[in-house]
Amino acid sequence: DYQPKPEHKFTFGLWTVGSSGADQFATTFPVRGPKTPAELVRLLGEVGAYGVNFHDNDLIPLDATPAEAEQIKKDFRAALKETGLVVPMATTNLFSAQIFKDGAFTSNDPKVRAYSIQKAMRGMDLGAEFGAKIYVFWGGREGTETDATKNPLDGLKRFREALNFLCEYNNSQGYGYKFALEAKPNEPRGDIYLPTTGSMLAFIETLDHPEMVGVNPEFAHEHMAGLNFMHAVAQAWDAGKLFHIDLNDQNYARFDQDWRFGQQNWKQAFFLVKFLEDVGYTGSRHFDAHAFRTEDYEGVKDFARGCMRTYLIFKEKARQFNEDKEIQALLAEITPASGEMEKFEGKFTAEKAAALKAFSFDRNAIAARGLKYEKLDQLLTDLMMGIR
Ligand code: GLT
Ligand code: MN
Ligand code: MN
Ligand code: MN
Repeated sequence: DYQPKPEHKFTFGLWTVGSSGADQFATTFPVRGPKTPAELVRLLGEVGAYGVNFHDNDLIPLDATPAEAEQIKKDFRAALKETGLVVPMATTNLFSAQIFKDGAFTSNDPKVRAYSIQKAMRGMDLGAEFGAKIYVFWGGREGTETDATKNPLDGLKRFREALNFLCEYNNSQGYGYKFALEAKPNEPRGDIYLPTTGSMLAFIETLDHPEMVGVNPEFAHEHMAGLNFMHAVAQAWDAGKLFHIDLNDQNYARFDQDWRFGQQNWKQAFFLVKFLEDVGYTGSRHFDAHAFRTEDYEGVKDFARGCMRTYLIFKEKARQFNEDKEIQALLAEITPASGEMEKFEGKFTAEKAAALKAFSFDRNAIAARGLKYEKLDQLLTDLMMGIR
């Protein structure tokens, strides 16, 4: 019936359903009036989401007084209680305010760098108040327009130092956060450091507490870089680093579109859902997307319901794929058992290497075998199109 349930772990950010519909060409002409965090929680409750995530300033505006902050938190908490929504993830806005015009942790200005770490610590405090266990770092402005201004080695060093500091802060407070680093190749900066999930995975191993840090791959961001999102997610999973995921959609090589999940690239979305379900990923399915500028708040609900519904449709299709006799028979055929190659497989031994070097392969006979990938892929197409 494709109805979202809490066990599906569908979450949205306050900034996603709360998007005003403004864009680069209409920054001062929002099409949707603001809603309070508490109102957005109720909207998410109505459409059946499991959780809500926030940046520090999605919840508490940058210039709120302490009294205003208390009131907002009280209302937000009441809405969470009323709807049963949870807050699995929190993050810091280190990209909107003017002070971040040259980055945050990697800015050339030491005051900006220190302010950014202060803001992240306060953001962690806020997230912890609402029970968040994942803390995302998206370095939106950590980069350059011209490399005349900054050496990327300094950028990496500063980013590493900031994360090491915040890992220790996490420990010192006993928050138990897992950090999730989110890559994006560009926009708003000309180039953003650590542009892909793969870059992030390598960088994590250079930190003082690599076990505390994983990734938050975003569908749209890997596609902006022209990459296969599911492959990036698989690598993160393989490394034990898939702590969170940002689901949305994006045409390749365009600006950051943040569309409804599954809106455009059905097949990539299908393989992604199939991957997450097959491996048994238990984290949030977070939709980092927003409704078209054409929509009012009814349209925002259509958007949010659509993200979850499409996920569940693909989940069902993945189940059908796994149970389809013809498809599974083909898969078995194209991945033959090891047979006489078994003796060459696995760990290196000198005898194995010598035997393999001496073995005679019939290269042409092996190459002559058709693999039936066309047939398999068309079966998948039929299945996805609902005629199977
Ligand atoms: C912003 C960005 C997203 C990040 C969010 C977390 S903020 O909307 O476009 O990709 O995930 O900072
Ligand atoms: Mn995005
Ligand atoms: Mn975005
Ligand atoms: Mn994102």
